Amino acid sequence: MRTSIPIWKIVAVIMGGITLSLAAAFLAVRFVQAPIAAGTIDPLRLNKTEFRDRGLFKTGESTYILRIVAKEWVFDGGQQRNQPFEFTIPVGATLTIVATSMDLMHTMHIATQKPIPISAGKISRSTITFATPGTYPLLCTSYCGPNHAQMTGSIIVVP
Ligand SMILES: [Cu+2]
Repeated sequence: MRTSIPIWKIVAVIMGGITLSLAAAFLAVRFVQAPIAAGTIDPLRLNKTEFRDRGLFKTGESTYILRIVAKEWVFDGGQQRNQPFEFTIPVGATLTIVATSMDLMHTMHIATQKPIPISAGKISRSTITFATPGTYPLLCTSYCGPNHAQMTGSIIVVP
């Protein structure tokens, strides 16, 4: 004797399927949108973007941009090879650090400031106002390989 499937079971399966499809579509849209809002970049074509010009740029009365590329094992702010990563700004100035990575995940941690995560494919933007003169050391706090400890530098804030 053949057993027949009750109609309520068929309806339940169809309704469940529709619900799951809608949920999947909703999640897909959210996942697609998220990285665009965060600022993305192709790490293999940085020389065709703003990151071609690395270094410290004065953008206003007391505003500066420091554009850098983190890579194994240096914060590249346009400094010469074997020169320290060192930039000087006047006290009270607002510094916007714009950063991306060419390879792994790095983190720029400037003394007393919130760490800045820097990863390939993303643009990090962080604004800091230095209210006190002094030398602010910085280092990479994401372990990124054998010469990780070389990823250091400083921001010098002068009166
Ligand atoms: Cu690093």
